[in-house]
Amino acid sequence: MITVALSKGRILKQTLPLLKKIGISLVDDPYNSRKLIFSASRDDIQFVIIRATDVPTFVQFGAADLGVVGKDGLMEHGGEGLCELLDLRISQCRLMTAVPRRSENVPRTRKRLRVASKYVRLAQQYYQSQGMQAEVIKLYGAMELAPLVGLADEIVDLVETGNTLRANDLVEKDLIANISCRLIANAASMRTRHQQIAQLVDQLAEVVGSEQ
Ligand code: PRT
Ligand code: MG
Repeated sequence: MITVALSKGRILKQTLPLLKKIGISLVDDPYNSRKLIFSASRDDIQFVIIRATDVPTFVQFGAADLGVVGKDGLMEHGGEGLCELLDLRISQCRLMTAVPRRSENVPRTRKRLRVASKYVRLAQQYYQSQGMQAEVIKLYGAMELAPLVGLADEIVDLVETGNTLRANDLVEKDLIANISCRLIANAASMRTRHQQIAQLVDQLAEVVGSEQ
């Protein structure tokens, strides 16, 4: 049996159709169930459906053999004990810095920038790589609010259409990374369940490729 950790929310909505294309469906409807473990149409595979941010952790510790998670979540986790197997090319967006429109063309003069983000590690790494000092304030949501109420000078967050930034009078500044969903594996499972995993990766690679 292999266990696959899926991220609930928007990633799940786009992952289920991919799985369906390779003949795998969940027995119960994950949108109308309080279950956390789901059986599938194939009896050698089961799914756990958890928060996106928890997927790398479940896979790292072998609680799941495989996982589907955004590159953002994977990078923020650090990737220890994980193998990145496939770009699923779904849930695409960009990890950006963003600032209030009024400071769009103002140089960053503050010695120590204040940055609000859910991605503390990535934000710290980014500003450091640019030779800037930043104090990163961890928020769990509504990042866009932080510069509006004086909590931060800028934010690091995901941008897809740009509507959320626009609605809050913020503008994109620097691109940190292009993001899409990745299939990841526990490093030990790659050895012990190699054949099963390789077969699944091949099947998924085929449907992902055919969609481009
Ligand atoms: O809420 P919870 O902690 O459970 O998890 P989550 O919010 O991380 O889950 P969810 O379902 O929102 O999925 C998050 C994953 O989807 C991310 O890790 C990305 O890999 C991927 N993804 C793709 C996105 C977006 N696009 C996206 N646009 N995740 C979030 N957003 C948000 C963004 O944070 C911002 O608030 O959408 C807003 C911006 O969208 P636009 O279109 O207005 O620019
Ligand atoms: Mg969310």
